[in-house]
Amino acid sequence: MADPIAEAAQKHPAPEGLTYTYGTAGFRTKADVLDSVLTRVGLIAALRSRALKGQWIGVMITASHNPPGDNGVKLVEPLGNMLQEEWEVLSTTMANKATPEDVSQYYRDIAKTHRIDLATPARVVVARDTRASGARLLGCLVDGLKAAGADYKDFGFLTTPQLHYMVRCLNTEGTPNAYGSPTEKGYYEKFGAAFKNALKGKKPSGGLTVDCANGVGGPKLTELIKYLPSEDEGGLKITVINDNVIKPDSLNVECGADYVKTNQRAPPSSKAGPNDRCCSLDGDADRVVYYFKDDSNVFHLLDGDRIATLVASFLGDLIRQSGLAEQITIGVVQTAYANGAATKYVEQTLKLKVDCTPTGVKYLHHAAEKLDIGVYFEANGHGTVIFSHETLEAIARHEARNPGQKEALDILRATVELINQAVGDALSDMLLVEVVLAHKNWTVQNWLSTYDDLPNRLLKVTVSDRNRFQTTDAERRLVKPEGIQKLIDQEVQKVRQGRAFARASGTEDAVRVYAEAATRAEADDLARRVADLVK
Ligand code: 16G
Ligand code: ZN
Repeated sequence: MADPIAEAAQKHPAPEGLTYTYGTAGFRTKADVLDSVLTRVGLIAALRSRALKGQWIGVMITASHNPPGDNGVKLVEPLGNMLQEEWEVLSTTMANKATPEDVSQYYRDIAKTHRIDLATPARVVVARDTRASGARLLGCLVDGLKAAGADYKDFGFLTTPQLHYMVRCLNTEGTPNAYGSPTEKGYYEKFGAAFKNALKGKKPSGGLTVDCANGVGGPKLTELIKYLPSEDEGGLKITVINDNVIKPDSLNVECGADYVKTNQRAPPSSKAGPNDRCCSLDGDADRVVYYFKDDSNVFHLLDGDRIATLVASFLGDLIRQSGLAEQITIGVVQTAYANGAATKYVEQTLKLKVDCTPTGVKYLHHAAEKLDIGVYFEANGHGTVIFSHETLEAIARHEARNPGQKEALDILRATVELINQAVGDALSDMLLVEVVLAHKNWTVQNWLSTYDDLPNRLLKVTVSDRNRFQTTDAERRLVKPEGIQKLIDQEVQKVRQGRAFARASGTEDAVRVYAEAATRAEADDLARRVADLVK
């Protein structure tokens, strides 16, 4: 009897000698060794959907900020969250099955152990970024989906957050929690309207230059702009740069959020003048960082930490001004990479609670879900704000007692709409920052002056086996190899305001070392010494 699962696996055989891992950002590696993985992800997506009684599951084909020759794939849960951990493990095992028969057997094993009725409908929604390999990999994925008998919707090119949005919309359609219309137009209309309402007549000052990393964010931003208030209507002047998706080899090259954050430099193609507000998206538009050059041509980065502090302070004001402070508290979630000055600012100036989690969006998201309002951002620009169900209800129910409260409440409600609750979204985050700056009447200089970052240094250390490095306390301390942490502590003691940690990368075969201290020289020195210890 024909076995469609084995046949699909046969069509896209796994290369010998490679091991795949579903990591913090799904499977990600050189695009030319991913065919078999995509087919198997198709099978897993169908199973996951069936396990959830036919809810829509998302599959995004992207390698985010990686070079053009890479690609990757990740799965999205029904409300737009990252894949459940247990299913990451199943995905990894499936990707590493050697023969078509093994794949088919494992497919049935999963169904059996998870009590999945294979007659349940499976629904999967798919999109990809603009990489040249995307079309081929989509074909491999579809072979898997068809073999598993899944219904699928292909949205073509989308940003990663747009795909998360579609998944959430499809699963909430027709319910009281409906998130929006599951179309691209629906996405632009929702966020465009929320932006206009959240501005509430305040005109953003100056313009904004947006570097789109030559990725999918370029054409999508150009489309979104059509739904935003025009300059004449009191809107924002947006200049789009690095939006060339015709030449896929230019993706993330000398541009994009990762380039700017890592090199602490504006993309060379930027023509922005002194004190002009600029931001950069990454290749799939789920990360954003801001920056500008001052009058002396010195570059200043306003990274995820800055976005978190800006947004937390704005939301704190709105909650207070609308009379909700007694019912709703705000917390900020960071990782160990957050600058010590940012943490101190949140705790001491904004007087908000800070949680620290391991690196990776899913950890931050999970911690933020436990808060009334959880503002979470990684320093690299991944992040968003999430509101608990009770908080959303309290905001919806609340009655303003005076015009001041009403004004704040209107802005708060529109701001909630403006934030992509499904996942961190560079385009929505960017509009949010613009709203906050407009209401505060702040320039980039004002924003920068809220606190001074401690000088810091990030180093990548190549080691023989990164798995030897095991951490605790949200990756801030090493438990293995034994004895190293004590030596790191001794080095930290030698500098003023020192802090340092080492952790195995989840995306590259290396250990990352972070150090900060009172001065540039001390931070550099500390980073070098810690790197020597882990080598
Ligand atoms: C992944 C994570 C990102 C994290 C980065 C760290 C997601 C969607 N992406 O790209 O949040 O900052 O890994 O990389 O979770 P590293 O482990 O190599 O330092
Ligand atoms: Zn990304």
